[in-house]
Parts: sequence; structure tokens; C-alpha cells
Amino acid sequence: MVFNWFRRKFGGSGEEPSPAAESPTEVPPAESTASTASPGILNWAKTALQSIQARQQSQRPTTVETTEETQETPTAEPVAADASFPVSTESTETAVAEPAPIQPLVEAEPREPDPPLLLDEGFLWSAAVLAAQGRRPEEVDLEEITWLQRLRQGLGKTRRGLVHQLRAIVGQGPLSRDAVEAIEMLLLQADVGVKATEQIIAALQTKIRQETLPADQAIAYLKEILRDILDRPFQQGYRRNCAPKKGTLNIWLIAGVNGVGKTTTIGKLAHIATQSGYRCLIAAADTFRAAATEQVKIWGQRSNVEVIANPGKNTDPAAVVFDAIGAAQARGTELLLVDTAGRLQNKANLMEELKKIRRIIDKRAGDAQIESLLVLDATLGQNGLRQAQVFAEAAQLTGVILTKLDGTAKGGVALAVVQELGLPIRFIGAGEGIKDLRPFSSFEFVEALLSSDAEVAA
Ligand SMILES: Nc1nc2c(ncn2[C@@H]2O[C@H](COP(=O)(O)OP(=O)(O)OP(=O)(O)O)[C@@H](O)[C@H]2O)c(=O)[nH]1
Ligand SMILES: [Mg+2]
Repeated sequence: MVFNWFRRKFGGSGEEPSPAAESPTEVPPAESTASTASPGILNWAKTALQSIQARQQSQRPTTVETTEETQETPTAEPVAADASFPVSTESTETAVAEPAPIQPLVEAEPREPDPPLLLDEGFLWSAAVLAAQGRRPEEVDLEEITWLQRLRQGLGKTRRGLVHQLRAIVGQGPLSRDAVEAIEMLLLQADVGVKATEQIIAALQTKIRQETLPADQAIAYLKEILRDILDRPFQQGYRRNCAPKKGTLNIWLIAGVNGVGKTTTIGKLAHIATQSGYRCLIAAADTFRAAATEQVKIWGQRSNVEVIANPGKNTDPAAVVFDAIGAAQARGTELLLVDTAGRLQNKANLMEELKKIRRIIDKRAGDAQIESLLVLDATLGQNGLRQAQVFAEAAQLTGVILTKLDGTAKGGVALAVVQELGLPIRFIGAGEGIKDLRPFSSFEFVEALLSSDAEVAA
């Protein structure tokens, strides 16, 4: 069975619940928070664990085979048994897809083995988050559990700074002026930004002026406010789901300043695409930096996706995109990922280049589903947002990918991004590994940001 990450169901995604989810086991409704899920969670988690183990058992022969095949290549990811897209070695005029030996141009991907399956606190927390969204334990994928744990870990520092102090402030009756200032300060320190902070405070004040809430309920209400902000673009016309449409060409242009994680993100997206059963292709349209093509080719090898590139020096990136679209159309590719430069001689050149690439896409693939995604480095906080405005005009942005949430980033920047840019966050990255990027869910993000560590165990 192909687990489609792009179409994964999560709370408030607006997707039809699966028939199974309509008669859920003992789980709270999707609107609740993970923290209230404790009573039924242990059973839910046990069932999920057993189902995952049973699936692992039944898939074992395939896994052994692929492991042996890929042993020699430390960067290779076990390929989905049903990744139906064969890597073509045929070259087009500009294709340089021959399996070059892997060069240490990028740091070798950390090959941590999957953590052992334990019914520990992290598993229970992930289970609570999934159950709270109406998910059935039998349908949960192991990678969902590990991803949620990773996200929670990544946001751990921000969460610990926020939650403890917030609880102390909001649990004390109507918000005093001092309390409001203290919350404001906490939010600003978490990189939430001035505008989003103002909104959050206004909403909190209205509620807490009306009734005195115990700390738990006040935090639950705060979570609701944050989810509303993160989901607002969906009220303004953006589709909730950023899944590529099956059976047709989707082109995703990946833009952003240098070093934010564009190429890494392309590799991770290509991995999700093949794992989810899409035919995928990468266009190496960063022709400015000499090593860029090699870097993206390594990611192509890791994700088993062909890379269309032009070996010449200083070649025109728009020409690479032109060729890549031709190749994609000829091969029935469903997702074409376009890597772009993050730095040129100057900013004006970079924007001109992006506009030109965009024009080529519109002209050559008018029928394609186009997403123009801006990659932002979460560790840059508010500085990253200023850069974003410039890109918005040149690349007709449709969404944001927030990377490096595993590092020193303060998770609150996600709220600032949506509030300031009016764009939805589509994916988030929390690590350098191939599995460390997943579709964004406001529900899961807010839980990872604001659930106190004691909640699941309670
Ligand atoms: N910790 C962490 N590092 C990341 C993440 N995403 C990317 N990186 C790292 O960020 C660095 C830059 O990533 P690239 O993908 O090369 O960035 P880029 O935007 O393509 O850079 P240019 O091609 O120079 O414009 C690399 O060392 C990546 O491993 C993430 O989610 N977490
Ligand atoms: Mg790059």
C-alpha cells in the first residue's frame, strides 16, 4: 500500500474523513486538543503499535532485499517497493543523469536507523495528536509517529520557554495589564512578530475578560487562536491541500535566498513524491553556483528521481526549465520540482531570472498545476520575512516552506510568516535527513508548540 504523504489527513484539513474514521474508536473529536485525549490513548497507542509491527512483519522480505541493494550507497534511502517510477538512464539533450559516483559535496546524510518502536512518552504524545484528529490507530503510519516526535523535539526549546510561563500567567483570573504585557513579551521572544502578537492578545483579552478560565482551558483557547491564524489563508482562497494532482503535470518552483534549504527541500519533496506513488523529475535550474547541479543530483540519487541539468557553464536556467518541461511532458511526469539559485550578481538579477523562469513555465506548460513555493529559514526569524516580500512579486508565490525548525529556530515565526505574508505554510523541515520534511498541519504544529510535556502522561 502506498502511504500518500501529500494527502495525509489531519485535523481541519477539510478532507473527507475516511469511512473508518466515521466510527472511531475511543478518541476525542477532531476539534479537541491532544491534551484531553489521555484516557483512551493508551489503548489507541497499543493498537497503533501492534498494527505497525504487523505491517513491518509482513513487509520484511522486501525490506531485506532493498537493504542489501542499497548497502553500498550510504546515502541511499530504502526505496518503496511500489515506487513505480523507473529511473531512466536515457539522456535528453541536456540530461546528465548517469549515476555519477557520490561526491562529498554535501555532507553525507546522517543515516540514523529508525528508532526502536517503544510505547514511550514520545509515542504516546504522537498517538494523542493523531487520535485527537479522528485518526484510526490501524491506519497510522510509523513515519507519522516518528515525524511528530521529531517536530515536537525541534520545537522543544520554544515550547518549554513558553508553556510553563504562559500557564502561570493565564491561570490567574482575568488578564491584568501586567499579565498582558508578560504574554506579549513571551510571544515576541518566540518570534511571533508584532502583528500576530497583537491579534493573539486581542483575542485572548476578549475571551478572558468574559470569563475566568483555568490555565488548561486558557491554553486550549490560545491553541485555537493560533490555529485560526495559521489557517486563515484558507479562508482567503488558498486550497487547504498542496498535493500534486495525479495524472497531470504539476510544476513546483522552489525559490528563496541562498542557504535557506531549497536544494535539500527539493530532495525531500522528491522522496515524498516517489514514496507517495508520483512520477517525479527535478530541474537543476541553479546554474549560477558551480556545485549546485552536483548537489541536486546527489539528492536525485537519494530519492531515486532523475535530474535534468545542463552541463555547460553559465547556462541559462530558463533553458534548463524549458528542457525539463519537455522531458516531463514526454514521460508523463506528475511532479516537476525546479531548483533555483539563491544568489546572483545582485538581487535584481535574481528576481529577473525568477520572472523569466516563471514566464517559461507559463508559456510552455500552461495547463500544468503550478505552485511557487518560497523557502524560508526559520532560524532567521523576522529577517527572513523581509526577504520574502521581494520574492512575492517576482515569483507569484503560492506558499511557504519553513525549514530548520530543528535548530535554534523559535517556532513562533510560523505565525509571523502567515500573518505578514498572507501565504499558507505548505511544508516544514526539521532536520537534514531525507524524511525530515512533511506537509504542514496547523493542528500538529500548535500541539508541538504548546502542549506541556506532562499532558500526555497525565
Ligand atoms: N538543521 C537543518 N538543516 C537544514 C534543513 N534544511 C536544510 N538544511 C541545511 O541547510 C544548508 C543549506 O541547504 P541547501 O539546500 O544547500 O540550501 P539552498 O537554499 O539550496 O542554498 P543555495 O543553493 O546556496 O541557494 C545545508 O547544510 C542543509 O543540510 C533543516 O530543516 N534543518
Ligand atoms: Mg541550492
